Amino acid sequence: MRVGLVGKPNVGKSTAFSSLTSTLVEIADYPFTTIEPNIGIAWIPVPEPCRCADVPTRTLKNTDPQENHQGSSCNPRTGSCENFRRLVPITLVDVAGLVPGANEGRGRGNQFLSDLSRCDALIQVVDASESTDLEGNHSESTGSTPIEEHNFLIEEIDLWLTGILIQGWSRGARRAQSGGERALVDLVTSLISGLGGTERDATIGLQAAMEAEPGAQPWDWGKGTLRKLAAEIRASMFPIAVAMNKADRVEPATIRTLMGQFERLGVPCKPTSAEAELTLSKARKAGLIENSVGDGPAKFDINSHSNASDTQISVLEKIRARMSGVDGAGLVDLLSEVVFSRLSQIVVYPVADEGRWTDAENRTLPDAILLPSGSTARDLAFAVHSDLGNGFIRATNAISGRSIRGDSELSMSDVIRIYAKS
Ligand SMILES: Nc1nc2c(ncn2[C@@H]2O[C@H](COP(=O)(O)OP(=O)(O)O)[C@@H](O)[C@H]2O)c(=O)[nH]1
Ligand SMILES: [Mg+2]
Repeated sequence: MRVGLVGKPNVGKSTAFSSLTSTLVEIADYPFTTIEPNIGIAWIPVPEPCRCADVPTRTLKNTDPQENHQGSSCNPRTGSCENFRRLVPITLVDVAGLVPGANEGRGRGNQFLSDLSRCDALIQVVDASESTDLEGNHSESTGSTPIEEHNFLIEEIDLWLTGILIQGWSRGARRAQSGGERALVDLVTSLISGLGGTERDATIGLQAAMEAEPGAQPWDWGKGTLRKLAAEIRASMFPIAVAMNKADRVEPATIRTLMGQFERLGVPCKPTSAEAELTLSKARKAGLIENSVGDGPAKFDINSHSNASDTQISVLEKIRARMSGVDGAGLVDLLSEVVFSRLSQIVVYPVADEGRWTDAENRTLPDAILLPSGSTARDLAFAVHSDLGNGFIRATNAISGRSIRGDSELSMSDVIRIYAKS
């Protein structure tokens, strides 16, 4: 699962990346701080309580729940689990800043587009304070609005995809003529597969294009129809959510107005303050505050045993005061919404021992695997290891104790034992 942070320069992409991955990247107040794409891991909580809340009691004797795990009794091989909040990893890409004309290679346009093509979804970071123009230069008077930023991003991606489709379209479509719709789907799939597009994206796009120009032969489709085809493919390939960033610099009422504009477009949107969250993540590392992953920028406790200076405490209290007026703020929440709602992912726990929910090394629920909803027991086997997928015989749902077949669909929080030929 790979999510790209995109947007014009200077909106806070690198700050958001840094806060989400706790990896220090260069942050500076000028365009193009991010020279190469920064790739990192962000941890997000699974929306349902970890299954370790229901571990069969006879297993509990064998585990040693540590106090600081607040009840959680699993032993994650990666990530962690506290208070039954299990964290799963998401690959995050801090994509090169986008400037107008990127589709023609302007700015770091080509870099932008190639970074983009490997992403499953995008979070567009926009500047709620409207303090910079589309190129990312400071300008209080001609600053772009979040909706302008969004339309411009969509347009650049659509123009880029249209360009790719136009190249050789009429010849390709003519050649596909005798093969009917099937051949047309294959043609479009071949054109977009290098960008990560699938047959499903191609089919969705073609459906819309045919409705746009009913009766016309595909090889005669004009630029408008190909643009429509591109737009539908883009929407299918890159679901987009918006981080209404720099919310700390804007009145809450203004934020609500701006959010409403995205709601009307059907684009998921949350207010964020990447800068506040980055400050909090540093304060947490320094032991000044306590909070949990996903708590957002207004929810933290100042650690009374730390030796925080008065200045530090006043900075932290300022963040709290500013952000508590902004409902539902938080980068992790937004990322979580993208992964679990927009991309409909589920989490499944594979185990080797169906009675004790452990692996061969006696670790309880060691793995939490992200899969697209609708995935089957066999899909899980392949996600764990190709040998397990190829040798798949059957599986057991360790919660019900029932045997299930390879094509059985899995549900959120299932615990599954796979039997395979070795
Ligand atoms: N006030 C405020 N400033 C921010 C926020 N996020 C980023 N910034 C500032 O905006 C500038 C550009 O941030 P950066 O992350 O480098 O932007 P990028 O070009 O999109 O990667 C820096 O000065 C940041 O400190 C935020 O949430 N609030
Ligand atoms: Mg940057």
